[in-house]
Amino acid sequence: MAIISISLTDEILNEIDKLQQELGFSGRSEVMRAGARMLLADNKEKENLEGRLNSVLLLIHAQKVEGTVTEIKHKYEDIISTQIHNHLREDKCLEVFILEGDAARIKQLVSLFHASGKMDYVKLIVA
Ligand code: NI
Repeated sequence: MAIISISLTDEILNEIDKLQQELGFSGRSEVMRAGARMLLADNKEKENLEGRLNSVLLLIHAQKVEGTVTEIKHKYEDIISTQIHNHLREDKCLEVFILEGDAARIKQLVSLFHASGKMDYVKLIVA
């Protein structure tokens, strides 16, 4: 097994330690492996999508990164039919996008949110 080093914010590390306790993982590495497996499975599911899709995209992010969300979403107005923006506790925003359009374009949008590295949660649900 390869050993790599990664940098994490204190906030994420604290959350990972809490998760480790709550879910009974044996260590931080196990938490990170489980997280990576979920991301890989999610991506595989996304890769298999094709044709015209109806879907819902959920995002949770800190209010301070709203600019990033605005910048990305404005390039995809052709596939965003509805957007709901709600404020949660601890200065977080919940965004719900109802999307309709070509799978490739929907995948691009989701990838941009993932790749920004600023989203707390990104989940595409395909109807
Ligand atoms: Ni907001």
